[in-house]
Amino acid sequence: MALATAPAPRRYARYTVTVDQYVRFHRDGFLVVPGLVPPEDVAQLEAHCDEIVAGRIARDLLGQHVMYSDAAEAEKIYNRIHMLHRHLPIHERYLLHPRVLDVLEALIGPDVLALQTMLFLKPPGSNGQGYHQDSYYIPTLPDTLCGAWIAIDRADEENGCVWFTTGSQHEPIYPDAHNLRVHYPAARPEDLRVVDHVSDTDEARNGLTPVARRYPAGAELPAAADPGDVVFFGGHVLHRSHRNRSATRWRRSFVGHYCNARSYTEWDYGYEPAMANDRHILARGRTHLPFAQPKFGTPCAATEPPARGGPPAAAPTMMADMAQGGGGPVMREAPTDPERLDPDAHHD
Ligand SMILES: O=C(O)CCC(=O)C(=O)O
Repeated sequence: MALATAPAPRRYARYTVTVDQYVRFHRDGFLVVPGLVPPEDVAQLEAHCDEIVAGRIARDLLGQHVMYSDAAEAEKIYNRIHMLHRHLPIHERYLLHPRVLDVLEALIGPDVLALQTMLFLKPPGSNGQGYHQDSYYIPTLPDTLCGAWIAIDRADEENGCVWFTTGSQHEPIYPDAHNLRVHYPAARPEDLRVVDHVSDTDEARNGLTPVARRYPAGAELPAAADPGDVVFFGGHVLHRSHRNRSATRWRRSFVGHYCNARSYTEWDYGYEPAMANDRHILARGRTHLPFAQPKFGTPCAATEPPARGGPPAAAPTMMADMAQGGGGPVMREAPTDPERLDPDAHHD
C-alpha cells in the first residue's frame, strides 16, 4: 500500500516587475498585473469559495470577522471574511503566494510583512464600499502599506470592481473621527484632517468625497480585472467599489495587505495597542523587528533556516510562534543566508 505523502510544493516562475510597471504604480497609485496568479490556483480559490457558500466550512472556523451581504435576512451570505489565514491553510498559501510576493518585493520591499487577508464573496446585488484609505485602518510606521487584490471572477463596472482616484496616493491619511485612537493612534481629534463616515457608500456622508472631488473628472479609474489578475494599491490612494449591479455574476476576490517588514505596526484584530509585528508573517527578506511564523508552515522568509555565514548577522529577532497557539515569543536569529534573496529559494 502506498504511503500517503504531502503533495510536492509547487514551483512558480519568478515574476519580474518592469520599470514601467513600477513607475505606473507610483504615478497612478495602483497597478494591475495581468495573469499573475495561474488559472489552476484561481480554480482552487473558486472551489474554496463554493465550499464556503455551500456551508461546508464550519462557521467557527471562519473566525469572527465576517460581514454579510445586505440581502434579506433569509438570503444573507458572507460578503467578506477577514483573517482566514489564521484558520485555514489555503488562505495562508494565497497570502504568501510567491508570484504576489515577487511584485511586492519590488514595490514595497525587499523585506515584506504579511498582515491581513480578506475574502470577498460579492453576490449579485450586494453592496460596495465607499471612499476610504487603507492606511487609516492599518497604520504602519513608516507607512508602507500595500494591498494585493486577486481577482477570482472577472471584475468590471457591472459587478462592482474597485475604483481608484489617481493622484490621491499623494494625499495624507484622513482619519475618521470614529474609533480614531484605535485605528489611527497618530491622529488627534483637533487635527484638521479628521473626517467622518469613511467607507460609507453614501457620497453625501462620506467625509472623503470632498477630497476626491478635488481631482479632475476622469481621475477616478476602474480597475477591471480578469481571473488571476492582481491589483496592487498603496495605503493612501482613495478607492471605493460600487454595488454589484449584475443579476447573475458574482464578484469574488482574495485580498492580502502587506507592509515593508522594517515598518513598525500596532495593527491587529482584538489586541490592545502595542507592537504587533510579532503577529504578522515575514513573507520576504529579513527584518530587525519581530515577526511570526506561518501557522500552517507555508514556505516564506520566516520559515527559512537561520543563517550560516553570509552578510553581517542581524540582531537576534523575537518571533512569536503562532503555530504553537501563540505560546509566547521565542528568541531566534534572523535569517542571513544570502540565498534567501535567490528567487528560486522562495518558490517552493
Ligand atoms: O473589493 C472591494 O470591494 C473593496 C476592496 C478594498 O477596498 C480593499 O481591499 O481595501
